[in-house]
Amino acid sequence: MPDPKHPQHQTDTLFAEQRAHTDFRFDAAVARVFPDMIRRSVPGYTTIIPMIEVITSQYVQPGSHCYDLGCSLGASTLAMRHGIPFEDCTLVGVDNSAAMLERCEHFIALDDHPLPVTLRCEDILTTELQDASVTTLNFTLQFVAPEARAGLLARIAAATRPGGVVILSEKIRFDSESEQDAQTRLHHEFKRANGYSDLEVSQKRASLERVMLPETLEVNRQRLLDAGFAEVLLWYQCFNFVSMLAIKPQ
Ligand code: GEK
Repeated sequence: MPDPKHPQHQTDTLFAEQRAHTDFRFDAAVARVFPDMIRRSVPGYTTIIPMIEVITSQYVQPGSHCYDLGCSLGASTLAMRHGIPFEDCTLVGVDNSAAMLERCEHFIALDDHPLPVTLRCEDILTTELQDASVTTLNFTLQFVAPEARAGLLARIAAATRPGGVVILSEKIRFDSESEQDAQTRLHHEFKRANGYSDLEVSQKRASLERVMLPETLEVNRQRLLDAGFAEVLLWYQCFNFVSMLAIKPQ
């Protein structure tokens, strides 16, 4: 069903009917409904996106490269684009889903900011990174195998200029079982308030179970420090969704 405000977006009903279990994939069906899906599923997404523009504008350096890793349809890429005041910066969006990037290209073209955006259909684990000032992973690292996360963050840190940053947004889990239960319940209540049924919540949860592996805030924070960032700020949290800002020493 088209979204009346954005006729090119469709309402997410992918999990509305009883269906056989399959692991979640960023395929054409997901790409078609993605803006609706992420807005109704991730508490704070609609706050985090404009803040990515604000943070980018504070930390971007002239003549540097900015990366959006796991750019999907380009919401975070466009936020970065609007936060970059320097004509000599390069902005690169990377995603390994061709279905996502095809639509991303369209949204970038509709946006009127003059800074060119390069889109790469590549794995973020191997994509080339260099001379970066701002790199965003807005809910992407959670889809990378846990054993590959430290290596990726170390590679990003090594490619980041002194004073440069990583914006890392993630779903997290909690060591305390009671907090894990309470925050999960609140997240599910958020989804129900956004019109998802119990069946949709439970089928989506099952399909993500082996694909998206959240870790604790502490594990994420320590991994950023171990990678070579000097300071890690928690700048956003709503239930089990957070965003961190990791700053490379000057
Ligand atoms: C936004 N940042 O709207 N290499 C490249 N891309 C990957 C990889 C990988 N190894 N793993 C996952 N992706 C966006 C939202 S969505 C978050 C990001 C979500 C891509 C995947 O194809 C998908 O497009 C994106 O990371 C994650 O602000 O769906 O919860």
